[in-house]
Amino acid sequence: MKNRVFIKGLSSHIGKTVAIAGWVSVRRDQGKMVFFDFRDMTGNVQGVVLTKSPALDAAKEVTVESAVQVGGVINKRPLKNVQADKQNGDIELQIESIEMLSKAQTLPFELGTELNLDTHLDNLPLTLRTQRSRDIFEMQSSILEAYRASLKRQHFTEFEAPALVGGDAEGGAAAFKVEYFKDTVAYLATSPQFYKQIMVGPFERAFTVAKIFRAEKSATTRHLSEATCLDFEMGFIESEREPMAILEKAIQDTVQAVAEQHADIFKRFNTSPPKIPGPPAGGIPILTLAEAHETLGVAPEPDMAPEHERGICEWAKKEKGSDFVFITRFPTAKRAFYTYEDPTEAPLSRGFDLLFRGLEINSGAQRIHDYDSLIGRMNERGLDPEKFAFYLQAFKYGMPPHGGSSTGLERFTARMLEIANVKEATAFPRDMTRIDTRLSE
Ligand code: AMO
Repeated sequence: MKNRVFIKGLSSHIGKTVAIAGWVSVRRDQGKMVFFDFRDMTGNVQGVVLTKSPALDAAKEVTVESAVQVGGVINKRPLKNVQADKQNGDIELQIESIEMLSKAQTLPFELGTELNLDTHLDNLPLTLRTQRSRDIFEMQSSILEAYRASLKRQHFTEFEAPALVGGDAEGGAAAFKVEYFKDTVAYLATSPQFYKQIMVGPFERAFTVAKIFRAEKSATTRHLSEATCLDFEMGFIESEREPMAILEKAIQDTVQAVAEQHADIFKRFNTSPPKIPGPPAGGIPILTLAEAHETLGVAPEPDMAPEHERGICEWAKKEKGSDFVFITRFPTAKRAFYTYEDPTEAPLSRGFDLLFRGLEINSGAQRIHDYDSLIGRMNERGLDPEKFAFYLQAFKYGMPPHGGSSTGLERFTARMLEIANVKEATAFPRDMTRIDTRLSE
């Protein structure tokens, strides 16, 4: 838009005539005067239509959430009206003209009031405009950027994984069927697992930000039908500790970046950037599954129950000053078929989970790299190696010991801001009961 000034920069235009464009967040009528709060992508400013303003008639039409272009003069506010803690709290736009770009109909509810989650999700084209939603997705965008940048600095090459695949990589995770291809049923990818392993061949270190699709049969606060995963894979490792170290660095870099960029968002969410102990405390604490159960004083189990994930996170926070904790050495039988088991450590595997503020946000492992061992494991699990022939090529031609992990972007975002339901940290969530609108039960 020609000659448009962004709201963030208005205070350098005091005494001058400017044009802004944006939405009407608030309308307040005071006698014949009208006050507006306008917002654009850079912030908020108050405007006023004085009783003698040529914009008085046009202002009558202006409803909340209308998109408008506004002309006027930037004035300093009298001292008694200054709101020091607010952006542009010391200035005001004295409105001379308002051009309606698109008039908003009456809203179904006042934007920013607390809604139940279904109402919020039913009205996303409107509710995504709230400060709270904009904060969440601003945070998510920064997480993505920082995570990517960290992996690039750690010599990883990004690639695009396919969403249409011939089978389920996770064996057990429910996959969505796609009926389109001649002679075969395809699926939506439950993980980019096979493709990131294949990419160790060309790049040694590869990562992808991929959509995963899981036909979860339960509706929980942590499961989506469609999620975004930050996956990486690296070659020439000695154990799972190397991918854990790469992940820890990526998490550290991400936390540092969002702490620097978004102090205001953490404040609005009544939380603070997560803590990771630095040296000499030794970074994110690492417990084996057995140690975790022992620490909690509960009987050994083959996996972590959700309440134990929460319990061990409380322990890590209290005893180690860490919002994150690694759990390692799960039974091989509980992990995906490609997970490596060192014969001296059987029946435990080299898989790990990363928990953050009470929730698993990442899973990873060292993988089986030997062709014959992988075939052996497939047979043990009743998987037909013939069906995996494409993937298995990577192992025929020199696959080094390798490993990697996958972080769920929505879960990471949700825990970063202590949001209870992962669906609120997904711009357009899909679950058993919803594709944009609610599906019939
Ligand atoms: P896993 O199945 O544990 O591991 O998935 C990795 C991470 O992805 C996120 N996630 C989900 N988030 C929301 N809704 C879901 N339905 C959902 N499913 C998974 C979680 C989880 O920690 N291939 C392995 C990873 C690896 O070994 O590299 C895998 O898919 O945050």
